[in-house]
Amino acid sequence: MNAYLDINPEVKQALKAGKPVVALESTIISHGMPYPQNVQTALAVEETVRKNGAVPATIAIIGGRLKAGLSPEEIEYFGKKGTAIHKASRRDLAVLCARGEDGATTVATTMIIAHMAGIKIFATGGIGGVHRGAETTMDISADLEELAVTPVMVVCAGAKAILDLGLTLEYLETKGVPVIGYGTQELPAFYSRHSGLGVDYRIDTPEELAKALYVQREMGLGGGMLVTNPIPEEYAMDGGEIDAAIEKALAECSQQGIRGKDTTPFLLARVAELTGGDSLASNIQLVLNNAALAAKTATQYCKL
Ligand code: PSU
Ligand code: MN
Repeated sequence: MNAYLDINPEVKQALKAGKPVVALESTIISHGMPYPQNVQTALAVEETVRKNGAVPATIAIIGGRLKAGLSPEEIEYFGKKGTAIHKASRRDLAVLCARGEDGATTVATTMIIAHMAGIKIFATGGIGGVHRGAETTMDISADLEELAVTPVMVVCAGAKAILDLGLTLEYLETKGVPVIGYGTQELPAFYSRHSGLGVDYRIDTPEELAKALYVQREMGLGGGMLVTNPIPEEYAMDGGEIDAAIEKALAECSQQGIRGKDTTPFLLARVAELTGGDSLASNIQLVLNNAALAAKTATQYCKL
């Protein structure tokens, strides 16, 4: 096992026994939602994974150690410390661990640590991608490169329209990442079920998702797989309201000269403020929905 990794006893036991485990990320807790809803959501997501037959492993960096599986106290600590915690993508892992610091794991680093631990399926809200205007800023999330190389299935609700969704799909195609729509042929756009863009494959059951992942791994292809699961109809938001908030947030972002790793958290927080509590409620529901699908898929995977 990796010398920098700690797997909590429950997760370790489940993995050893060949039981289903689902990884969960921590940037969504520290940077993706306000306290205390972030902690409540993180705990509810773990509960949803359990109800659907799998063991949750929330992933983070604490005191320079890579953690697969957090205690409720550790989740509370992350939620309270919020954006004071370093947002950690691939480039941050070595220096943070060398210094013994904390880090909130993005999709990219959650995939890396999940893979180190032997966890194959990971549920989150939205992934990073190609930002609008990337042709001049070159702002492309390290999440996409990670999906290209690390063999973990990521279940999300698509990506927020703060990104250029068309370019994000092009990038994933170039990198050889399969993009699957769960029960749909259309890429969902996080708060909304519709983007007008097509995915590579529509898959309708956890069994078939598990089989696709199994074959990818057996074949030794490497790389990840992206499952996009539309937000449940009753929680989906009106496209017009969201689009107006996104346009405003993007304009403020460039006026204020916000760049690099601060861009995504800034846009997420501004869109949430501009749309009021509605967007937070939708965000929570879609994460729960993804956690349930990931747990069902992990359960099926264990039967293969
Ligand atoms: N998109 C969301 N919610 C999130 C994130 C993205 O809708 O919480 C977070 C995830 O942790 C993701 C990260 O991996 O932002 C991407 O950041 P960047 O664009 O800096 O790579
Ligand atoms: Mn970026």
